[in-house]
Amino acid sequence: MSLGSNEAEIFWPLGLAVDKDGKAQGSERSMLNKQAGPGRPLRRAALPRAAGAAAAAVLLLFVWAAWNVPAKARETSPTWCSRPAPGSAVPEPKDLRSRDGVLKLDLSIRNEQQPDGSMRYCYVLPDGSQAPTLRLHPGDLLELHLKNDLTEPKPALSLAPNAQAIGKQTPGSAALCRARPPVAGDPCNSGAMTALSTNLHFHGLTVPAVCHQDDVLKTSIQPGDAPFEYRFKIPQDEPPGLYWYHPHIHGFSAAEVSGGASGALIVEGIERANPDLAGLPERVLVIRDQGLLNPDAPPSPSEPVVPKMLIDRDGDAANNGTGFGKPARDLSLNFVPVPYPDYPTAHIAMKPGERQLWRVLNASSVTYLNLALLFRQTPQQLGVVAIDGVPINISGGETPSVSWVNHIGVPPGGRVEFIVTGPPPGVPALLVTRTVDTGQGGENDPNRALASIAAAEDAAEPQSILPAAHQPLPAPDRPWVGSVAPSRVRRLYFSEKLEDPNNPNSATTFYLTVDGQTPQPFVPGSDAPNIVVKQGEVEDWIIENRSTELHAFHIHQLHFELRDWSGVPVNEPFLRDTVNVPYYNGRMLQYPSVRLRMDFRDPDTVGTFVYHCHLLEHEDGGMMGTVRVEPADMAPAAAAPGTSPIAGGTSQ
Ligand SMILES: [Cu+2]
Repeated sequence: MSLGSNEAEIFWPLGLAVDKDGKAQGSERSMLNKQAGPGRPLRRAALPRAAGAAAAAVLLLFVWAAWNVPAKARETSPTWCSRPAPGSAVPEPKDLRSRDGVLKLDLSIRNEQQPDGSMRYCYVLPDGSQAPTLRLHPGDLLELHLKNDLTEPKPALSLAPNAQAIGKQTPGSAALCRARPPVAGDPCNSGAMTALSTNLHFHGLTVPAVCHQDDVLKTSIQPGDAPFEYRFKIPQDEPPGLYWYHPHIHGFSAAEVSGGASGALIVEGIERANPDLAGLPERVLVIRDQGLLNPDAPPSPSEPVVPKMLIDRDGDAANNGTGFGKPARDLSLNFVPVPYPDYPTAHIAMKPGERQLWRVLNASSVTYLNLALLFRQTPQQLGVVAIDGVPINISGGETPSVSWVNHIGVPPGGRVEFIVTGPPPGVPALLVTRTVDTGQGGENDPNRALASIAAAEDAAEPQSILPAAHQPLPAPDRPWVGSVAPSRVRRLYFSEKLEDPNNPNSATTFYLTVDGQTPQPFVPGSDAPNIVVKQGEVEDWIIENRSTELHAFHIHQLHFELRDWSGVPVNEPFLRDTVNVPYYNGRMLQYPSVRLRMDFRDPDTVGTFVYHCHLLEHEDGGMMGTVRVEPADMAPAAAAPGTSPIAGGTSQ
């Protein structure tokens, strides 16, 4: 578990620690915050103090070289998708706030091919600013007009070796290279999935999966189309927190999202769930990944030597199990790139010792994060208040509203909101991501620095401050999902298959299969859902991982509670919409799994929508399925493969 011994680490945010064999190390660790009194920090049992310091020391050895790398001049020629230079100050995305209950905006999605052949994508406002943060209150109306201004890539460049954003060896991306001309027609029923198509998914929101709201199965907007209207109300009972928007065109999600198409959406009122937050300055940090800027560079000499640079079948750097070496992707912080191999840090200035709420979105296409804040060599306490848009005290009862940890994992698509305290004057501080063990078949997510944090009395305040006045959130209408007996248990599993089993570099097909059904990659346009559920019910889904890499299970339209981790109960009385499913290592007696309590009680879940791996290359490659939630007053759904009714309503 210790970075000091150069072992990569599987992380579990706020939950279980697991060892290298994927075995849980004790569920009593999963709800550390149970023991925490107000304002009493907790050490995370999985990372003892000594190990934490050793980890920090090793990490600092190589990130220190990146300290104070002079910022290059910003890019000179203005372009639609311009980006800050490495080493820049971290800019804040523009805030767009609802007024009188409405947020209305025009947004354009654009792309720009780079000299290396890679493609940038960006959401642009009429004033030229990119990726605004949309801020609405529960009950507010969002009216977003999306214009598709995507243009065709230059054919000569579309197969450039570094065109990682557009050149994956998956069936989905193979289709990209054969991009068909856009299909004219009704964007609500087009279903066209081409490199020039786009749409929007509002990740985490419980709004209906229908056209003009949050449908991604048939909605597809083409470049010739008029601006397309998204129009829906934020539900009155949507928990306050950090959500996000991104395109969701099957086969092309990874290209558009890793190219930069993403932005934050905040449901206001988190201080109503946690009065301690009232009046805190808040900072939105969007962490994206992108193709390596320096793909051919050797690792920094200040890094420990990594045995062999492995390239996996996706063409990325494979997980080498050391915590170091070439990453699969570069990361950026609010678009400031922090490129391999030297990781020149982005810069954040804070007033000394100031408390702020950091609202962090992992908008990466494939990169897992494991965030830590270091002052000199010491990991600091982060006060986690919300996961995946939902305050952690959502269940009511005696659940504390803050959980103090010294590192926190965030899968692709996940969010974490935490209280940080700025460093004292003169104390160097770093926001880092520690390595994540993604499994033998996974990609390399090494230790690396993201931002240096400097204490300065004259540091500007973030542009947004949480209101000082607050009214407590009303109690939820429905009982806590964890206390509801599930109607049935379903089993699903992740698996992968090489096109040519004898050729590790052949294309991979990715499956997410309901147990008992025939594995097949997601079939666009199919009207037959993989799973039929009844609105009003609660189910347990056990998701197994039969592959040798970590996957991130995500479902649209609803949140769930993590119940078990490979059969060991987990005490997590809060909600997620994206969760890691630990990898199989080839030696385990059982496939690793998670058990999730799925909440289909909200009437807005009625409809057909998707669940998938949030590693977007996997989703594009087929790791996705559909669920149809039928209205409560319809006849009961027939028993389907992979289900087992629960006698007497007791949990299995
Ligand atoms: Cu996956």
